[in-house]
Amino acid sequence: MPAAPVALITGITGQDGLYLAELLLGKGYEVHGVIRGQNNPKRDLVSRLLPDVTLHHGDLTDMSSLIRALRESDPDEVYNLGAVSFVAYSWEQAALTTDVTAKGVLNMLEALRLHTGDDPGRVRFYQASSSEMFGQVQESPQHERTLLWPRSPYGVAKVFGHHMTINYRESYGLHASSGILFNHESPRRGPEFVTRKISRAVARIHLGLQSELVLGNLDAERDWGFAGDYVEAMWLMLQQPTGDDFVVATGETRSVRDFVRAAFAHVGVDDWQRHVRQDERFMRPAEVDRLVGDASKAREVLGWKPRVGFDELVRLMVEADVEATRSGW
Ligand code: NDP
Ligand code: GDR
Repeated sequence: MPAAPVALITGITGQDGLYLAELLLGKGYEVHGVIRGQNNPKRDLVSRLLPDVTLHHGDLTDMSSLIRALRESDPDEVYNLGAVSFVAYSWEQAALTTDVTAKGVLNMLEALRLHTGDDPGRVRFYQASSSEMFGQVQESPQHERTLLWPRSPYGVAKVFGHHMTINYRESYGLHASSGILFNHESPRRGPEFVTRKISRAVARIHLGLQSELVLGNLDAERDWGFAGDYVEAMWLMLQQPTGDDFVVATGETRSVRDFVRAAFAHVGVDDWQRHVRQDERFMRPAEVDRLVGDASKAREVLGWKPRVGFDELVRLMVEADVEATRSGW
């Protein structure tokens, strides 16, 4: 019997890391994850949800820890999902964002190049690129060749990581792919991101525990999909004969206002405006107004398409938060 393929995931404690690890375990992979910090509070969550995953201490800003994680796990595939990923926060800590989200990619690529030596293609690499790279969009929908004009320190950092991944593919023959993923959400989404902030608040308002939801720009439009669908695209990219870049998106865009309206409607509240207030605090120094992706290449080459649509996504997030709030989780 052939040995199980081995995957190493950075960012395993995040939304995508958890879904990807579940997907790979289900496919018979041996899964390893890089976990940062001393006594990381999310270690228990990973161990509870994914007892079969082996964790290695490491940090994207510390290249020797990445080399060690590679040596210890000896993976066939590396998924680089670790990042400072909250756009709003990236203005407050632009240098840290650059160290982790930009230079961290170089550290990982360089660690991989040293690890693979004479046979650079033997380990396949996935970089978590982002629609945030499009920023001030010049054409719609956005595809793999759309001009990049990032509007946040996070977006700038992701552009660096994206181009560095392409550069390592072209310079050293690494099997490196960059997934340009549009926003994807789930009940595991961090509560700082707008969809989860909304679904949690709607659940609490529905249960009488909160009266108000305070937001920033309600006009921003995003192409929102379900994280469980998107990690499948990551895996599919690494099953191709060569590395490449792919947009992963639903092709539909909705405003933050649409999300709020749909979430309240799900708990039977039509006059949602009564509960929502806007505050400057949540406005960004530079906004990305409207994103919508053209995933035809992913559809044609990878055979990928999203399964969960917008209404279903809102439903499953609100229901999960109502349930979690009720049970005091
Ligand atoms: P999360 O914010 O949920 O997870 C981020 C992960 O990065 C966490 O596991 C975090 O670990 C880890 N991390 C942070 N700093 C470091 C560091 N210095 N060294 C190693 N790991 C670190 O993000 P998502 O799961 O939503 O996203 C996964 C990736 O995809 C990210 O790179 C994100 O930028 C990108 N992306 C996400 C999209 C989305 O809509 N979700 C869309 C496009 C791209 P810890 O728990 O220790 O903080
Ligand atoms: P985004 O996601 O910046 O697109 O980055 P986020 O959910 O934070 O914001 C989406 C839009 O909602 C507007 N908004 C608010 N956002 C937050 N967080 N809180 C609010 O109160 C609020 N009010 C309005 C924002 O201005 C924005 O326009 C996510 C991250 O996962 C990135 O890591 C990833 O790369 C991109 O998606 C694609």
